[in-house]
Amino acid sequence: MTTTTIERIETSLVDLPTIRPHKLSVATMYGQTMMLVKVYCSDGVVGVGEGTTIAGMAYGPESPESMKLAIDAYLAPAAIGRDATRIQELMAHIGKLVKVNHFAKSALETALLDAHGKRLGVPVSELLGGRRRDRLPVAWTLASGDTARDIDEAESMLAARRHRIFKLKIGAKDLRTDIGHVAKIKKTMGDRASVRVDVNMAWSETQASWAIPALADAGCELVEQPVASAAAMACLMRRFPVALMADEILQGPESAFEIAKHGGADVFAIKIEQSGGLFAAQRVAAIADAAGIELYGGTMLEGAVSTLASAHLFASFANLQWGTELFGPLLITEEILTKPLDYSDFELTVPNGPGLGIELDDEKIRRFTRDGLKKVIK
Ligand code: MUC
Ligand code: MG
Repeated sequence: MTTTTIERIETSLVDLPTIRPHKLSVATMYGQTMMLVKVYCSDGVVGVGEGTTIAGMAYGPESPESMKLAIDAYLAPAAIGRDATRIQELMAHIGKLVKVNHFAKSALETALLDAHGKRLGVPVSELLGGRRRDRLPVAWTLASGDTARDIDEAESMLAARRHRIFKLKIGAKDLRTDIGHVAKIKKTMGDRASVRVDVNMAWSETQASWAIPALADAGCELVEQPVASAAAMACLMRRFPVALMADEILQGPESAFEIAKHGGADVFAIKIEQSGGLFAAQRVAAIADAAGIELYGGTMLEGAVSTLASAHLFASFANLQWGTELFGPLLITEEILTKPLDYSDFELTVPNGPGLGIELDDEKIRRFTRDGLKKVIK
Protein backbone atom coordinates (compact mmCIF):
# COMPACT_ATOMS: atom_id res chain seq x y z
CA MET A 1 0.00 0.00 0.00
CA THR A 2 1.40 3.42 -0.92
CA THR A 3 1.58 6.11 1.74
CA THR A 4 -0.64 9.20 1.43
CA THR A 5 1.67 12.17 1.84
CA ILE A 6 1.30 15.92 2.26
CA GLU A 7 2.23 17.57 -1.05
CA ARG A 8 1.57 21.26 -0.56
CA ILE A 9 0.38 23.68 2.13
CA GLU A 10 -1.12 27.08 1.33
CA THR A 11 -1.96 29.88 3.75
CA SER A 12 -3.90 33.12 3.29
CA LEU A 13 -5.29 36.00 5.37
CA VAL A 14 -8.97 36.83 5.03
CA ASP A 15 -10.18 40.14 6.52
CA LEU A 16 -13.89 40.24 7.33
CA PRO A 17 -15.95 43.05 8.88
CA THR A 18 -17.86 42.50 12.16
CA ILE A 19 -21.59 43.30 12.43
CA ARG A 20 -20.77 45.98 15.07
CA PRO A 21 -17.73 47.06 17.07
CA HIS A 22 -16.93 44.33 19.63
CA LYS A 23 -15.54 45.90 22.83
CA LEU A 24 -13.33 43.90 25.18
CA SER A 25 -11.17 45.22 28.04
CA VAL A 26 -8.09 44.63 25.84
CA ALA A 27 -9.29 46.18 22.55
CA THR A 28 -12.24 47.08 20.34
CA MET A 29 -12.62 44.90 17.25
CA TYR A 30 -14.02 46.30 14.01
CA GLY A 31 -13.22 43.24 11.94
CA GLN A 32 -11.85 39.73 12.18
CA THR A 33 -8.95 38.19 10.31
CA MET A 34 -8.95 34.48 9.55
CA MET A 35 -5.67 32.80 8.68
CA LEU A 36 -6.75 29.93 6.44
CA VAL A 37 -4.54 26.93 5.78
CA LYS A 38 -5.13 24.37 3.04
CA VAL A 39 -3.33 21.03 3.05
CA TYR A 40 -3.10 19.25 -0.33
CA CYS A 41 -2.49 15.51 -0.07
CA SER A 42 -1.16 13.00 -2.61
CA ASP A 43 -4.54 11.20 -2.80
CA GLY A 44 -6.19 14.41 -4.03
CA VAL A 45 -7.85 15.22 -0.69
CA VAL A 46 -7.64 18.82 0.51
CA GLY A 47 -8.14 19.77 4.17
CA VAL A 48 -8.82 23.24 5.53
CA GLY A 49 -7.92 24.77 8.89
CA GLU A 50 -8.12 28.20 10.50
CA GLY A 51 -6.11 30.28 12.93
CA THR A 52 -7.81 33.35 14.36
CA THR A 53 -7.16 35.62 17.28
CA ILE A 54 -8.65 38.78 18.75
CA ALA A 55 -7.47 42.27 17.76
CA GLY A 56 -4.09 41.46 16.25
CA MET A 57 -1.67 41.04 19.14
CA ALA A 58 -3.82 42.68 21.83
CA TYR A 59 -5.14 39.36 23.21
CA GLY A 60 -2.21 36.95 22.94
CA PRO A 61 1.27 36.37 21.56
CA GLU A 62 0.23 35.15 18.10
CA SER A 63 -1.28 37.30 15.33
CA PRO A 64 -2.84 36.06 12.06
CA GLU A 65 0.32 37.30 10.32
CA SER A 66 2.63 35.42 12.72
CA MET A 67 0.56 32.23 12.34
CA LYS A 68 0.92 32.47 8.57
CA LEU A 69 4.65 33.05 8.84
CA ALA A 70 5.10 30.17 11.30
CA ILE A 71 3.29 27.79 8.95
CA ASP A 72 4.97 29.02 5.75
CA ALA A 73 8.50 29.04 7.17
CA TYR A 74 8.50 26.21 9.71
CA LEU A 75 5.41 23.99 10.02
CA ALA A 76 4.86 23.42 6.29
CA PRO A 77 8.47 22.47 5.47
CA ALA A 78 8.39 20.06 8.45
CA ALA A 79 5.13 18.49 7.22
CA ILE A 80 5.59 18.23 3.44
CA GLY A 81 6.39 14.73 2.24
CA ARG A 82 5.25 13.10 5.49
CA ASP A 83 2.34 10.69 6.02
CA ALA A 84 -0.89 12.74 6.02
CA THR A 85 -2.83 10.00 7.83
CA ARG A 86 -0.62 9.88 10.96
CA ILE A 87 -1.75 13.19 12.40
CA GLN A 88 -0.69 12.72 16.02
CA GLU A 89 2.75 11.48 14.95
CA LEU A 90 3.16 14.42 12.57
CA MET A 91 2.09 16.99 15.18
CA ALA A 92 4.51 15.43 17.70
CA HIS A 93 7.29 15.75 15.10
CA ILE A 94 6.39 19.41 14.52
CA GLY A 95 6.22 19.96 18.28
CA LYS A 96 9.89 19.03 18.55
CA LEU A 97 10.86 21.54 15.84
CA VAL A 98 8.54 24.41 16.77
CA LYS A 99 7.95 25.54 20.34
CA VAL A 100 4.59 27.01 21.44
CA ASN A 101 2.87 28.69 18.41
CA HIS A 102 -0.33 27.02 19.60
CA PHE A 103 -2.68 28.83 17.23
CA ALA A 104 -0.64 27.99 14.12
CA LYS A 105 -0.44 24.34 15.22
CA SER A 106 -4.18 24.19 15.84
CA ALA A 107 -4.86 25.54 12.32
CA LEU A 108 -2.62 22.94 10.68
CA GLU A 109 -3.96 20.08 12.83
CA THR A 110 -7.52 21.11 11.94
CA ALA A 111 -6.68 20.94 8.22
CA LEU A 112 -5.12 17.48 8.66
CA LEU A 113 -8.18 16.22 10.55
CA ASP A 114 -10.53 17.69 7.95
CA ALA A 115 -8.57 15.93 5.20
CA HIS A 116 -8.46 12.62 7.04
CA GLY A 117 -12.17 12.73 7.83
CA LYS A 118 -12.91 13.38 4.14
CA ARG A 119 -10.58 10.53 3.18
CA LEU A 120 -12.31 8.06 5.51
CA GLY A 121 -15.80 9.47 4.93
CA VAL A 122 -16.36 10.29 8.62
CA PRO A 123 -16.92 13.53 10.59
CA VAL A 124 -13.95 14.90 12.56
CA SER A 125 -15.84 14.09 15.78
CA GLU A 126 -15.43 10.37 14.93
CA LEU A 127 -11.66 10.82 14.64
CA LEU A 128 -11.74 12.28 18.15
CA GLY A 129 -13.40 9.25 19.70
CA GLY A 130 -17.00 9.74 18.62
CA ARG A 131 -19.63 12.31 19.45
CA ARG A 132 -21.87 12.24 22.50
CA ARG A 133 -24.17 15.01 21.29
CA ASP A 134 -25.23 16.51 17.93
CA ARG A 135 -26.26 19.94 19.18
CA LEU A 136 -24.38 22.42 21.36
CA PRO A 137 -25.86 25.28 23.44
CA VAL A 138 -24.33 28.57 22.25
CA ALA A 139 -23.88 31.74 24.33
CA TRP A 140 -23.75 35.22 22.74
CA THR A 141 -21.42 37.98 23.86
CA LEU A 142 -22.92 41.41 24.49
CA ALA A 143 -20.07 43.84 23.87
CA SER A 144 -21.37 46.94 22.12
CA GLY A 145 -20.16 49.10 25.03
CA ASP A 146 -23.68 50.47 25.59
CA THR A 147 -26.17 48.99 28.08
CA ALA A 148 -29.37 49.92 26.19
CA ARG A 149 -27.98 48.60 22.91
CA ASP A 150 -26.87 45.37 24.64
CA ILE A 151 -30.38 44.90 26.07
CA ASP A 152 -31.95 45.41 22.62
CA GLU A 153 -29.48 42.90 21.17
CA ALA A 154 -30.26 40.36 23.91
CA GLU A 155 -34.01 40.80 23.37
CA SER A 156 -33.68 40.16 19.65
CA MET A 157 -31.53 37.06 20.26
CA LEU A 158 -34.15 35.70 22.66
CA ALA A 159 -36.98 36.48 20.26
CA ALA A 160 -35.16 34.69 17.44
CA ARG A 161 -34.46 31.72 19.81
CA ARG A 162 -30.77 32.01 18.95
CA HIS A 163 -29.20 32.60 22.39
CA ARG A 164 -30.37 32.62 26.01
CA ILE A 165 -26.96 32.66 27.65
CA PHE A 166 -25.27 36.07 27.54
CA LYS A 167 -21.65 36.81 28.27
CA LEU A 168 -20.92 40.44 29.05
CA LYS A 169 -17.50 41.91 28.36
CA ILE A 170 -16.48 44.13 31.25
CA GLY A 171 -13.24 45.47 32.76
CA ALA A 172 -12.63 48.52 30.56
CA LYS A 173 -14.77 50.87 32.70
CA ASP A 174 -14.71 51.58 36.43
CA LEU A 175 -16.06 48.85 38.72
CA ARG A 176 -19.32 50.55 39.72
CA THR A 177 -20.22 51.31 36.10
CA ASP A 178 -19.51 47.73 35.07
CA ILE A 179 -21.55 46.26 37.93
CA GLY A 180 -24.44 48.61 37.18
CA HIS A 181 -24.30 47.49 33.54
CA VAL A 182 -24.45 43.79 34.48
CA ALA A 183 -27.20 44.35 37.06
CA LYS A 184 -29.39 46.25 34.59
CA ILE A 185 -29.06 43.60 31.89
CA LYS A 186 -29.73 40.71 34.31
CA LYS A 187 -32.74 42.52 35.82
CA THR A 188 -34.22 43.03 32.35
CA MET A 189 -33.58 39.41 31.34
CA GLY A 190 -34.83 37.91 34.62
CA ASP A 191 -35.17 34.14 34.39
CA ARG A 192 -35.40 34.25 30.60
CA ALA A 193 -31.61 34.21 30.22
CA SER A 194 -28.45 33.61 32.19
CA VAL A 195 -25.77 36.26 32.49
CA ARG A 196 -22.02 35.74 32.78
CA VAL A 197 -19.09 38.13 32.56
CA ASP A 198 -15.61 38.05 31.04
CA VAL A 199 -13.14 40.53 32.52
CA ASN A 200 -10.24 39.48 30.26
CA MET A 201 -7.76 39.84 33.17
CA ALA A 202 -8.46 43.56 33.70
CA TRP A 203 -8.76 43.57 37.51
CA SER A 204 -6.29 43.40 40.35
CA GLU A 205 -7.03 40.86 43.07
CA THR A 206 -8.28 43.67 45.32
CA GLN A 207 -10.66 44.97 42.66
CA ALA A 208 -11.90 41.43 42.00
CA SER A 209 -12.52 40.81 45.72
CA TRP A 210 -14.73 43.89 45.80
CA ALA A 211 -16.51 43.34 42.50
CA ILE A 212 -17.24 39.59 42.45
CA PRO A 213 -19.69 39.57 45.41
CA ALA A 214 -21.51 42.52 43.81
CA LEU A 215 -21.73 40.60 40.53
CA ALA A 216 -23.09 37.57 42.40
CA ASP A 217 -25.74 39.81 44.06
CA ALA A 218 -26.69 41.10 40.60
CA GLY A 219 -27.43 37.53 39.48
CA CYS A 220 -24.26 36.86 37.47
CA GLU A 221 -23.55 33.10 37.50
CA LEU A 222 -19.99 32.90 36.16
CA VAL A 223 -16.95 35.21 36.22
CA GLU A 224 -14.34 34.54 33.54
CA GLN A 225 -10.68 35.41 34.03
CA PRO A 226 -11.15 38.39 36.40
CA VAL A 227 -7.40 38.64 37.14
CA ALA A 228 -4.27 37.94 35.13
CA SER A 229 -2.36 35.34 37.14
CA ALA A 230 -3.11 31.77 38.14
CA ALA A 231 -1.97 32.59 41.69
CA ALA A 232 -4.50 35.43 42.01
CA MET A 233 -7.25 33.20 40.56
CA ALA A 234 -6.47 30.56 43.20
CA CYS A 235 -6.73 33.20 45.97
CA LEU A 236 -10.21 34.19 44.77
CA MET A 237 -11.56 30.64 44.68
CA ARG A 238 -14.32 29.44 47.04
CA ARG A 239 -14.82 32.90 48.52
CA PHE A 240 -17.91 33.92 46.54
CA PRO A 241 -21.23 32.29 45.55
CA VAL A 242 -20.34 32.37 41.85
CA ALA A 243 -18.22 30.10 39.63
CA LEU A 244 -14.79 31.30 38.45
CA MET A 245 -13.61 30.34 34.98
CA ALA A 246 -10.04 30.21 33.63
CA ASP A 247 -9.42 31.39 30.07
CA GLU A 248 -6.18 33.25 29.28
CA ILE A 249 -4.15 31.35 31.90
CA LEU A 250 -5.18 28.06 30.27
CA GLN A 251 -2.55 27.49 27.60
CA GLY A 252 -2.63 23.72 27.09
CA PRO A 253 -2.31 20.57 29.19
CA GLU A 254 0.65 21.64 31.36
CA SER A 255 -1.06 24.84 32.47
CA ALA A 256 -4.32 22.92 32.97
CA PHE A 257 -2.50 20.55 35.34
CA GLU A 258 -0.94 23.45 37.28
CA ILE A 259 -4.27 25.28 37.63
CA ALA A 260 -6.02 22.07 38.71
CA LYS A 261 -3.24 21.25 41.21
CA HIS A 262 -3.57 24.66 42.87
CA GLY A 263 -7.39 24.72 42.79
CA GLY A 264 -7.35 27.78 40.53
CA ALA A 265 -10.70 27.49 38.72
CA ASP A 266 -14.20 26.00 38.96
CA VAL A 267 -14.52 25.93 35.17
CA PHE A 268 -12.14 25.75 32.20
CA ALA A 269 -12.94 27.67 28.98
CA ILE A 270 -11.39 25.23 26.54
CA LYS A 271 -10.20 26.70 23.26
CA ILE A 272 -8.61 24.52 20.61
CA GLU A 273 -6.23 27.26 19.49
CA GLN A 274 -5.07 28.29 22.95
CA SER A 275 -4.61 24.62 23.86
CA GLY A 276 -2.34 23.98 20.85
CA GLY A 277 -4.80 21.94 18.80
CA LEU A 278 -7.69 19.52 19.15
CA PHE A 279 -5.71 16.66 20.67
CA ALA A 280 -4.11 19.01 23.22
CA ALA A 281 -7.57 20.41 24.05
CA GLN A 282 -8.77 16.84 24.56
CA ARG A 283 -6.00 16.38 27.14
CA VAL A 284 -7.02 19.64 28.86
CA ALA A 285 -10.57 18.27 29.13
CA ALA A 286 -9.30 15.00 30.60
CA ILE A 287 -7.37 16.90 33.28
CA ALA A 288 -10.45 18.98 34.09
CA ASP A 289 -12.64 15.89 34.36
CA ALA A 290 -10.14 14.16 36.62
CA ALA A 291 -9.89 17.24 38.86
CA GLY A 292 -13.66 17.82 39.04
CA ILE A 293 -13.37 21.09 37.08
CA GLU A 294 -16.37 21.85 34.86
CA LEU A 295 -16.12 22.58 31.14
CA TYR A 296 -17.12 25.34 28.77
CA GLY A 297 -16.47 25.34 25.02
CA GLY A 298 -14.64 28.62 24.38
CA THR A 299 -13.93 30.59 21.23
CA MET A 300 -11.32 32.95 19.86
CA LEU A 301 -14.17 34.46 17.81
CA GLU A 302 -13.14 32.13 15.03
CA GLY A 303 -14.80 31.91 11.65
CA ALA A 304 -16.70 28.87 10.43
CA VAL A 305 -13.69 26.56 9.99
CA SER A 306 -12.21 26.69 13.48
CA THR A 307 -15.66 27.09 15.03
CA LEU A 308 -16.66 23.80 13.45
CA ALA A 309 -13.40 22.12 14.47
CA SER A 310 -14.17 23.18 18.05
CA ALA A 311 -17.76 21.96 17.69
CA HIS A 312 -16.62 18.48 16.61
CA LEU A 313 -14.36 18.31 19.65
CA PHE A 314 -16.91 19.66 22.15
CA ALA A 315 -19.48 17.21 20.77
CA SER A 316 -17.17 14.41 21.92
CA PHE A 317 -16.56 15.70 25.48
CA ALA A 318 -17.85 13.59 28.36
CA ASN A 319 -18.81 16.79 30.20
CA LEU A 320 -19.80 20.19 28.88
CA GLN A 321 -21.58 21.62 31.91
CA TRP A 322 -21.54 25.28 30.80
CA GLY A 323 -22.28 24.85 27.09
CA THR A 324 -20.30 26.76 24.46
CA GLU A 325 -19.82 30.20 22.97
CA LEU A 326 -19.31 29.07 19.37
CA PHE A 327 -20.98 32.14 17.87
CA GLY A 328 -17.94 33.51 15.96
CA PRO A 329 -19.41 33.08 12.44
CA LEU A 330 -22.44 35.15 13.54
CA LEU A 331 -20.27 38.13 14.48
CA ILE A 332 -19.03 38.69 10.93
CA THR A 333 -21.09 40.25 8.15
CA GLU A 334 -20.24 37.70 5.47
CA GLU A 335 -21.43 34.12 5.01
CA ILE A 336 -18.33 32.25 3.87
CA LEU A 337 -19.93 28.80 3.55
CA THR A 338 -21.97 27.52 0.61
CA LYS A 339 -24.51 26.21 3.17
CA PRO A 340 -24.88 28.28 6.36
CA LEU A 341 -24.50 26.61 9.76
CA ASP A 342 -27.67 25.70 11.63
CA TYR A 343 -28.03 27.97 14.68
CA SER A 344 -31.56 27.34 15.95
CA ASP A 345 -33.41 26.81 19.21
CA PHE A 346 -30.44 28.22 21.14
CA GLU A 347 -28.07 25.59 19.78
CA LEU A 348 -25.63 24.86 16.95
CA THR A 349 -25.96 21.62 15.00
CA VAL A 350 -22.67 19.76 14.50
CA PRO A 351 -22.63 18.72 10.82
CA ASN A 352 -22.58 15.05 9.93
CA GLY A 353 -20.66 15.13 6.65
CA PRO A 354 -17.08 13.94 6.19
CA GLY A 355 -14.29 16.00 7.78
CA LEU A 356 -15.54 19.28 9.24
CA GLY A 357 -18.70 18.81 7.16
CA ILE A 358 -18.60 22.29 5.59
CA GLU A 359 -17.84 23.73 2.15
CA LEU A 360 -16.20 27.13 1.75
CA ASP A 361 -17.61 29.69 -0.68
CA ASP A 362 -14.30 30.20 -2.51
CA GLU A 363 -15.48 33.19 -4.51
CA LYS A 364 -16.60 35.04 -1.37
CA ILE A 365 -13.34 34.22 0.39
CA ARG A 366 -11.29 35.42 -2.58
CA ARG A 367 -13.00 38.80 -2.37
CA PHE A 368 -11.83 39.33 1.21
CA THR A 369 -8.37 37.78 0.90
CA ARG A 370 -5.55 40.18 1.72
CA ASP A 371 -2.81 40.69 -0.80
CA GLY A 372 -0.39 42.82 1.17
CA LEU A 373 0.42 44.05 4.67
CA LYS A 374 -2.35 45.85 6.50
CA LYS A 375 -2.43 48.20 9.49
CA VAL A 376 -4.55 46.56 12.20
CA ILE A 377 -4.25 49.06 15.06
CA LYS A 378 -6.66 52.02 15.00
C1 MUC B 1 -12.61 35.50 25.31
O1 MUC B 1 -11.88 36.19 26.00
O2 MUC B 1 -13.21 34.60 25.85
C2 MUC B 1 -14.99 34.93 23.49
C3 MUC B 1 -16.16 35.57 23.31
C4 MUC B 1 -15.86 36.92 23.06
O3 MUC B 1 -16.64 37.82 22.83
O4 MUC B 1 -14.52 37.09 23.11
C5 MUC B 1 -13.93 35.83 23.19
C6 MUC B 1 -12.64 35.73 23.84
MG1 MG C 1 -12.39 34.96 27.82
